[in-house]
Amino acid sequence: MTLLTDPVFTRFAEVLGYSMIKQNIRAKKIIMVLRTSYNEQLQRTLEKVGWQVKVVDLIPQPGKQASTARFRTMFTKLRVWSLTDECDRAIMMDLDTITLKNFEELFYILPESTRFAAAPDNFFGKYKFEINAGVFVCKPDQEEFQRLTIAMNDTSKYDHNLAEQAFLSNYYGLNILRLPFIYNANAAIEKFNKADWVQMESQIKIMHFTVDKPYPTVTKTGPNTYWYNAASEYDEWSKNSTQIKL
Ligand SMILES: [Mn+2]
Repeated sequence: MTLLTDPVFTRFAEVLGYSMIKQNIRAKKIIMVLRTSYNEQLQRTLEKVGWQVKVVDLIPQPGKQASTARFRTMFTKLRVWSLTDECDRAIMMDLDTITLKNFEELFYILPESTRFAAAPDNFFGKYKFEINAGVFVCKPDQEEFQRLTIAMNDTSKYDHNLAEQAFLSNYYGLNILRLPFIYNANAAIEKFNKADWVQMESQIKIMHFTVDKPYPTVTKTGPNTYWYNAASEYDEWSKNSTQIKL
């Protein structure tokens, strides 16, 4: 599952969708699209790479706004908890991720009692206790959705500049099941903790381009090489395919 807030990120959605087809991800792939960004042509583009479009309304950031503008719409991710008709376990991924290996064991290896799982964040080389919300596993549940959308209004409890990520870290606290970094290989690790990156690189399942966004300008160095290669393969694939083969 992912969220598209602005059509400028469509290319990310295409490359992510393609990378999931390539890694044979069989789960339903839902992309929540902000109502204000939705149009039919966008839907067709997204469907070609396997996404099922779900139009959603914005959940505005409560209180003080994050200094990074694109974080302000990210509370909309909480809508994943309301999609109880779609699934009972969801893996939410940012658009600035790609899949390098199949990760679907996450649907069944976590204890049944796990409400929320995510990898720790890395902030300029420091491994944090708080999580990175670029990839998380959760259980859609209407009551939990209500509780989250109420709790988020207590903005004294989390850093508004880190928006939904800081909120979710605080809300789930010690109940978070920490995932290994291979499920959210944060490009900050490559930049600031190179030895750790080298050690895990061949095992990475989901790569997350946190530092240097690979689009529209792609620096073809470091982790971005993976995105660039996936994007080139996708362009080749889309020339030859009108229908996805599952
Ligand atoms: Mn991200």
